[in-house]
Amino acid sequence: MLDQLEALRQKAVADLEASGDTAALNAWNATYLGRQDGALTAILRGLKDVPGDQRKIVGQRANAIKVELEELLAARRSALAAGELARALQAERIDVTLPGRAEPRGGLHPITQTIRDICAVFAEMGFHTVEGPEVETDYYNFQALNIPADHPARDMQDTFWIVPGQLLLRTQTSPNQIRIMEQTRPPVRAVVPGKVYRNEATDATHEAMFHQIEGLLIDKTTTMRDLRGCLERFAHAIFDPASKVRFRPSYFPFTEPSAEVDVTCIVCRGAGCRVCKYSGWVEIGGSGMVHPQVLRNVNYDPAVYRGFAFGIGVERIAMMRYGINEIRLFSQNDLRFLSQF
Ligand code: 2NM
Repeated sequence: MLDQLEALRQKAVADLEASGDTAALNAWNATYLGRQDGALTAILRGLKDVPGDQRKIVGQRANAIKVELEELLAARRSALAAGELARALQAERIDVTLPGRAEPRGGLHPITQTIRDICAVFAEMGFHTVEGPEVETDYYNFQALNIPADHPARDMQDTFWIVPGQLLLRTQTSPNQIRIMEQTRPPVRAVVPGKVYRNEATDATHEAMFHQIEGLLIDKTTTMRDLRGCLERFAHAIFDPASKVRFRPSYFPFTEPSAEVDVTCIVCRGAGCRVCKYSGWVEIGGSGMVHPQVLRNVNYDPAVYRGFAFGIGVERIAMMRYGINEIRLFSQNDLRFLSQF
């Protein structure tokens, strides 16, 4: 009887070790310790048929094995649970010592950077930065600026009309300066950056959309020397403290007198190179004293007020600053180009 008990115990211990999950443990419990058909339960139940002298010994041993198996089962259950937990933790393991993944950071477009830099220089001289609509009326884009009906700038070829003769994509940012003068009394100091549109053929230095910054200063004693001083300050800050500014007589319907503005070439510093076509000078825009008719159009008295205005091409300046020889790169959105700035 005792031998039978020992054999049962050994088999139970071996079976328990082989039970790898909760279902197997439950089955094992039913097989050995189950109240109905458990093998050990059966032996305990059969004790009454065991001869009196052996009954006590067998009974004690059977009870001891029962307690032992119950303890072993409990230990096995918690070992399995701990193993499952450990596996779960292992599966969710992350290495917190790894360096973080950097978010790719955006940057400002080189044209935006150039516009902000230029506006900052003029801000130091007291100019506000103002923006306005890209869709304009014929009045603000042409008439108010003293551009007569037969002026070449009105040519259907150069203007993107939205409603022919009435609504258009602005060909310059000056319409906004008319709006500023309409809304404020002198003195006025403002720069207007933004997109302008010309219906022209595209090549390495021309695009149908480009950016301008126009400047306007209206006061009582303003002269062309003030204009020149502001443009020199701008050239020294944006290009080179040794830059020189040159005026060439020109014509614009909205200024009188008018002048083209050249700066010394920053590539060769005036010595002559391919960029400046061996002249030492590069044209950056136009300028002049605001035409008396433009002043009258906004109800400023030309006998009291005078001022200067200028228009600068932003792409050309960005191309000179960064050494770019193809204007179309600015609008192609190629990250290989844009991420260099
Ligand atoms: C230029 C050249 C010269 C200009 C004139 C005005 C205004 F509104 F005052 F009449 N704004 N901008 C101007 C003058 C623009 O761009 C080549």
